[in-house]
Amino acid sequence: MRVSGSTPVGYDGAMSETITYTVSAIHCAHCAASIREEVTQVAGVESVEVDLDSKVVGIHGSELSDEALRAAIQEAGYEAA
Ligand SMILES: [Cu+2]
Repeated sequence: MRVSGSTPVGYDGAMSETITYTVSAIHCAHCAASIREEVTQVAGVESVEVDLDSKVVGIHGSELSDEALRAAIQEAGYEAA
């Protein structure tokens, strides 16, 4: 039997992805809110989670731009590691 074309196995949800950054300067809910506010405005971002304990910012969305996300975090006044 001949198979024409191919479909990657286990490939679902197309372009949905999650990127995480460690932002060591996060210390309170206000920091988290500022970052969330800026990052939500970046194209493709669906949700932003900020963990105050681990200082990790998790960004979920599609076709995310690492450059744009870092710029947004910087815009909020923080440095993404
Ligand atoms: Cu703060």
